[in-house]
Amino acid sequence: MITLYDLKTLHTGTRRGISPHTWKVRFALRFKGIPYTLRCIEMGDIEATAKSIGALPTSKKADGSPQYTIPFIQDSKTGKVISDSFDIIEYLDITYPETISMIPKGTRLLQGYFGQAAYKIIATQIMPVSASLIPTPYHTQGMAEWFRITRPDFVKVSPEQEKEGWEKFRSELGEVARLMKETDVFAMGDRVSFADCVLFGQLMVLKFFWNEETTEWKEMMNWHGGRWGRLIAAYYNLPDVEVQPEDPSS
Ligand SMILES: N[C@@H](CCC(=O)N[C@@H](CS)C(=O)NCC(=O)O)C(=O)O
Repeated sequence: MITLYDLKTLHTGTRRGISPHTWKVRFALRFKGIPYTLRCIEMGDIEATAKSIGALPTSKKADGSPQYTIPFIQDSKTGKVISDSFDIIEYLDITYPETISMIPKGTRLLQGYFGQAAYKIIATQIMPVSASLIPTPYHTQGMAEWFRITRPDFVKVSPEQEKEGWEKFRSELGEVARLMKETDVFAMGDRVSFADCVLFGQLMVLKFFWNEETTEWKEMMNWHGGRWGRLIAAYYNLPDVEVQPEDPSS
């Protein structure tokens, strides 16, 4: 069984977890039909937990010390521990070759570079808007405290800035939609790939703040001819592979 690590929130059931990078892996696991359990930890416990199971850092902090990040996985079948969403998904492709490959042969650079570019170009537009809502009733005290100490620059945005953030986010997603065929659900047309994991992750992280009942989420699902709604539906139309914990608050 695969254990996938994410951050703890006060959402339970299928709304557990929050990291856009972990959502990429959850998307891949569902399309691959590989069961997993999600283990949610506090932001302040990432480094200690990673070290305790042998998960490697994914980059360096400004002071040169190692940066440990969510997600990482532990695969009890192989004993392997892998960090970084791209490396995890590539590991799953290689280790479970009978499942659908998310990084089709010959597209490694295109997929990886799309992931990095999409994060920089699209996600950054909506981040100030969602970040300004922190803390929400669904943040643990630990995560709210972490944001207060490490991200003091997250200030409330004005209604005008909020409107502008949404507009920029919509228009950058529109740039992607413009390069896809009208009826395509996936970035590569009729076959799913890592690029879809990335787009899905960026949308699903917003579900933490704006869920199905909110106007924001409903509008997003209808943008660009309903393309993003169809991507989310493609995920939900597949059988769930997440094994729920016995303790729903874990
Ligand atoms: N390149 C990494 C990035 C992961 C990442 O930035 N994760 C964030 C959570 S969304 C994190 O763990 N941040 C820890 C920190 O900033 O201390 C991946 O794709 O997995």
